Amino acid sequence: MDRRDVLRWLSIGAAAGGSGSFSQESPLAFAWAPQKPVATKGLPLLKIADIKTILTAPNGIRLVVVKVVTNEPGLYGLGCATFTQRAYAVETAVEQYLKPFLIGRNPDEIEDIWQSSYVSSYWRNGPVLFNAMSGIDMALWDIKGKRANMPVYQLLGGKCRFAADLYFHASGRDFQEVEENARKAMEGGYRHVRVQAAVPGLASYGARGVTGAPGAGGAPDADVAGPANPRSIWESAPYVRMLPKLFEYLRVKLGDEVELLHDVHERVTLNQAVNLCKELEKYRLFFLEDPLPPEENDHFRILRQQTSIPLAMGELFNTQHEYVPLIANRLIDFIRIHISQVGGLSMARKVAALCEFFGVKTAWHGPGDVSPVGHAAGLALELASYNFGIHEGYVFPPETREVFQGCPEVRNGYMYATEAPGFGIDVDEKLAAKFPFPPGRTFDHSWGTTRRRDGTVIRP
Ligand code: GCO
Ligand code: MG
Repeated sequence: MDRRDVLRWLSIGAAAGGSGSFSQESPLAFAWAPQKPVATKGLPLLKIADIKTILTAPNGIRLVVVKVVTNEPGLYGLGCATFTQRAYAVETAVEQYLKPFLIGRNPDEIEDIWQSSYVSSYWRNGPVLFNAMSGIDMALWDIKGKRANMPVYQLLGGKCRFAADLYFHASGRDFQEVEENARKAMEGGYRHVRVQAAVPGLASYGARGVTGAPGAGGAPDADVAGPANPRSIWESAPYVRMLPKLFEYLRVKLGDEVELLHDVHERVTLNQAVNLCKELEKYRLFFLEDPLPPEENDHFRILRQQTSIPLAMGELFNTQHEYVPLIANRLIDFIRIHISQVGGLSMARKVAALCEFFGVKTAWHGPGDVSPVGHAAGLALELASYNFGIHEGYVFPPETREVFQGCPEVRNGYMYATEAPGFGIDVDEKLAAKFPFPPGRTFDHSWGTTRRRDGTVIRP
């Protein structure tokens, strides 16, 4: 701006405001750092009046939702803080620690609330504390969207696609059952299907087989299982032999067009992972998920050199120390972090941006133990991220849809935003209370009890 412009603007300001000072009405307020943020001009200063945790299990899955209430009547936000295996610990972290820390704060200051909450425990990172922070963070974005009268994807840059492509979960006790379920998905319009088959006699992940299989929903009577008393048995060798046969079968039966995905769920050795990837290459997977556990992140360097199969990784990650090296060294193709585990939307949008520069796509973790609020938050980011890869599809059952009004709609294998302000989703708290956590069990016994034949516990 030159001197003549300044003088012209000053005189406009004087005419409009009746004084020559840099009033908020003056265009100079835009040009030269105004005392008050112009963006919130006219909006009352908000305060966080209350923070609540809502624990509900409309379909038997323990969900943790955080509600941040402001001092403006009726204005609140919702966030997903679900860590289904340790839900009560998250509730304590929210109620006992973050709530007293944040009451009275201005909910507009999302980034500062994140940064100050992060160091507020001195020791930081990790599940529980990050789940609690994630719930609050998402709720603040929801509030900001409602305040701006815009869906959150608008605040993130606006849509770069009309909806998010989803993958459907098809599993089965045998190959035929997997095929039947995959066909149903394809007939319903899905272009992407994750396929999981039980390994006969073993507690396989992702397919209902032997009772007690983690992830198969089994409720084992194996609480007292130990190394000398293994009950829920897993061996990786039979699985590694079975998997290429499953893909051979499915490609013959389903053809080439459908995109197929698979979750290894970490239960193999490095050598098995390398061999598996090489054998599966010819079936052109969309991605192979979690071939190795997070403890073995460095193995990805070896795996990456030996296979062209697209690798997806990360639902178990908590902190930047775990995922940044994999992204920056281009060792994976899809980032799978759980948004309600890593610090919420504020962190996830940074991860998405980082990934864009390293050719990594997003495939946020989205099973049933991400609440509909968490799915809606992931979707907001996906609609606005150039490097979106895929949304993990979960079909919200009717009870869940009643508790959470405004769940994102799924049509023809795509998930659509509701277009309402914020995440566009609400929770019926009275109804949520009618679905308490499953009685008699404070946690899911099916994790940490699956063992090898010799009794060694497996990860996970
Ligand atoms: C996935 C996951 C889930 C997890 C579950 C743990 O890719 O969807 O692996 O099925 O096992 O979220 O609680
Ligand atoms: Mg997984």
